[in-house]
Amino acid sequence: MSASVIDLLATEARFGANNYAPIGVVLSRGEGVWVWDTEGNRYLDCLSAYSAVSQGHCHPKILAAMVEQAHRLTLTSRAFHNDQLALFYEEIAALTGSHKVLPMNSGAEAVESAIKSVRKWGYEVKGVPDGEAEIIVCADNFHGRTLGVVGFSTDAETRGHFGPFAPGFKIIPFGDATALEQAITPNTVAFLVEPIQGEAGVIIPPAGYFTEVRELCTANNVMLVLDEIQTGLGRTGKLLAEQHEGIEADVTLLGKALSGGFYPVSAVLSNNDVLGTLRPGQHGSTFGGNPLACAVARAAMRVLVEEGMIENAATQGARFLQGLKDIRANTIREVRGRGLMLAVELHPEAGRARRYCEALQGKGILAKDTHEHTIRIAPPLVITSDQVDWALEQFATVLTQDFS
Ligand code: IF1
Repeated sequence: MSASVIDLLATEARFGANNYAPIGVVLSRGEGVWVWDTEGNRYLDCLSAYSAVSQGHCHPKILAAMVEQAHRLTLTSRAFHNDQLALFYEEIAALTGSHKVLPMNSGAEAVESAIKSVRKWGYEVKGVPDGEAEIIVCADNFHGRTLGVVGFSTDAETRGHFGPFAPGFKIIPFGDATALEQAITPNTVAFLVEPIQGEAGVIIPPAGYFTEVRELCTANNVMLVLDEIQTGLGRTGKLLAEQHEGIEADVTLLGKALSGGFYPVSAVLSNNDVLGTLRPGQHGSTFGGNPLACAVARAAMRVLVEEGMIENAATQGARFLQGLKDIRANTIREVRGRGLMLAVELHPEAGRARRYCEALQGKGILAKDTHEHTIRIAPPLVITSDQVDWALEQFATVLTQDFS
């Protein structure tokens, strides 16, 4: 490791809050599926910044849109109109079939904004007594790191010593429609859920689950809020993961790849009057809906569709999934995935997934572990068959090693 890299790491350790334990690589360049470290070593990125760089690193058309807009106008605040916001609204609404859009910045902000909106809808439209709105969420959820959101996390690491938390949330098991039915009360305003639980380790619900969920929410006038911040925008091989289930959410949350990794851009999308309850002065954000974010997001959505990335995610995801399933290794407990949202769960006795990620780094693959025993795999949606096949060779080599 060169002196300059050692200096960088020492400076990070000296000044930075110690809230991450990164894999030991210092990246300095990215292009498509590839990233390079400061020593010039090349890696295939199998994390895509947790599905924020789905369009590939430094996509030239998104970059060009960002630079062009940055030369003209970056931020006005919403105190004034700008010439990009309406175009962003029109294009994201057309792409997703939505009627109303609330532009925010981080994913967690979109989640918090959705919670505020469905509660407001509950009081002003559904008629829930003020202050008594209930929102149902799932165990092992991940919806962000803000205080309101971690308040309904079931993960000790995510919520420990951050209390006290806001009330009004009920927790049920993921994938169990009966549990949802039993949890709904007249004060339930929404069910907030990931179509596939990402952080939990790419947990895919039983077939038919979301059909039942959709029916239960409709029958009880409960808003179905799908957090597609990680699963959305082509990651699972369709534009939205809900399409695999043949249902439509009432509220859809997008983030991450909405900017192709160039800028924090998120959005709350509503297919009905949930967002219609917001009035001037009742919600907002300094950067939400700024012209630079809108220009970047418009380009990110455009290349996703025009360059066939969604279809490629389906094709290469199926190839990747089958290739992982074909690996004969007693370290593997289960292989899961939909599109290019994949995971390899190891047997506990195989050792910590982190060690396999470190071995993969030595083979030119960057991947990240989750919850001790699972390796998540999420390359950019531009990955080719040859790159999938090469990646599979590295996974096979590492997963057949015995780290005991
Ligand atoms: C970290 C996890 C993934 C998300 C879903 C909302 C958000 C996220 C389904 C919030 C964000 C990120 C957060 C990041 C790592 C990553 C992550 F490991 F934390 F859980 F992807 F699984 N809904 N996920 O996945 O979006 O506010 O971050 O823009 O906190 O380390 P954000």
